[in-house]
Amino acid sequence: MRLEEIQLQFISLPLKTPFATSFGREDTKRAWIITVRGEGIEGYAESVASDLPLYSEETHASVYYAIRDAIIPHLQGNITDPQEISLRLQSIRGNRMAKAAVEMAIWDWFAKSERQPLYRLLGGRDVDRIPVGVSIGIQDSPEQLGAVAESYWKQGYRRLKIKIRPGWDVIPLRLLRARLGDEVPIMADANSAYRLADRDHFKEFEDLHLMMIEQPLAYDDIVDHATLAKTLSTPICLDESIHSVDDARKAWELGALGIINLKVGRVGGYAPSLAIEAFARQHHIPLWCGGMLETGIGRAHNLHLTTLAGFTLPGDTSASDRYFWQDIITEPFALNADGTLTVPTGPGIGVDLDPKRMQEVCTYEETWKI
Ligand code: OSB
Ligand code: MG
Repeated sequence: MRLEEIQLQFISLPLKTPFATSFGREDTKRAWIITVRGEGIEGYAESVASDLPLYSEETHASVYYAIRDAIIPHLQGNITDPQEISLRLQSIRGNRMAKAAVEMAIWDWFAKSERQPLYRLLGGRDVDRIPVGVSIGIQDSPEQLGAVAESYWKQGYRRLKIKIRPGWDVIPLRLLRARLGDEVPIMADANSAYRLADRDHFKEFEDLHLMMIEQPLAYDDIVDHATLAKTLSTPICLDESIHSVDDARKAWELGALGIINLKVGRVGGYAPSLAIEAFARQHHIPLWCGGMLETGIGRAHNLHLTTLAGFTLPGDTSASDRYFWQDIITEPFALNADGTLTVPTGPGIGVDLDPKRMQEVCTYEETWKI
C-alpha cells in the first residue's frame, strides 16, 4: 500500500455557544482536516491543535510546518501496517498532534483498504453504542451553570464535567450538587489553573463527591500532582501531563495518576494510545476518552478508540449538536436516549465529509505529493 498525496484543509466553524476554560475562551472551532490518498482510497483525520499555544505548545501553524517539513518525508514507500507509521515518525520530537493527525488518517485509509471498520483494526470490541458525557465551560453565573448542566443531564449525558478556575470552583459546584442531587456523576477540570500551594483549598472539594478532579496543577507536572493526590480522597485525573505510556507509568508509580484522560492527538496517535490503553487495563486504572471540540471527523475516531476494553468511564465525545449548528460530515452524531453515541460501522471511520459544508467552512487548502 502506497500513499500518493496528502491534503490539508483549514476549516473555521462557529460554535453554538462560546467555550470558556481556565486558559481561554473560544467562539469558533478551527482545525486542519487531513486527507491522505493512495490506491484509489481516501483516509481522513483532524488535527486537535489550537489557535494559540494555551492548552499545549502546538498550534495550527506548528502542525502545518511539522507535517510539511518533518512528517511527509517519512511517508514514502510501502506501508504494510498502520502501526509502523508511529515508528517511522519516532525521530521527530514533540509535535504529537501533527503526527497523530497524519497517523490517524493513515489508519482510516488502511482500514478502508481492508473494508473493515477502524475499531476492528484497533482491537476494539463489537459494541455499537458508547456511553458519553459532556464538558461544560465556565458560565456567567452559577444559575446559568445549573440550567445548562441540568439540560444536558435531561438529554441523557451520563456524566457532567465542569470547567473550573480559582474563583469559579467550590461555590458553583456546591450549588450544582444541591440542584441535581447526589446521584449525578459530576467531575471538575481545572486545566492547570492551580498550584500545590492551593492544597488546602482542594480539601473544600472533598464533600462534593466528585468522580475526579482533572489536571489541577501545571501542564508539565507529575510530581506536585502526586503530592496533592496523597492529601485527597477525590481521585486525580491527568490530561495535559500525559504524552506517552512512559509518562503514564511514571505518574502511576509516583501516585499522581488515579484516572487517565486519553486524547489520541495529545499522545501522538493510535500506536501510543493503544499502549496507554493496555497499561491502564493491566493496572486497572480507570480510563476515558477526552475531546478537543472535534468536528465529526475527530469524533468518529474517538468513538472507534473508545470501543477498546480499557475505556471504563464515559468520555467527552458529545453529540455534534452540543458544539455546532452544522457539522462537516454527512451524518452528524446524535445522542441516543440512553446517553450513548452509535459507533459507525462502515469501512474505516465510517463517516464522510459533506462536500457542500466543506466548501462553506474551508478557508485554505494545500496538497502535497508523497
Ligand atoms: O481539557 O479536556 C480539556 C476542550 C479543549 C481543550 C481542552 C479540553 C477541552 C474539553 C472539551 O474539555 C471536550 C470536548 O467536549 O470535546
Ligand atoms: Mg482536560
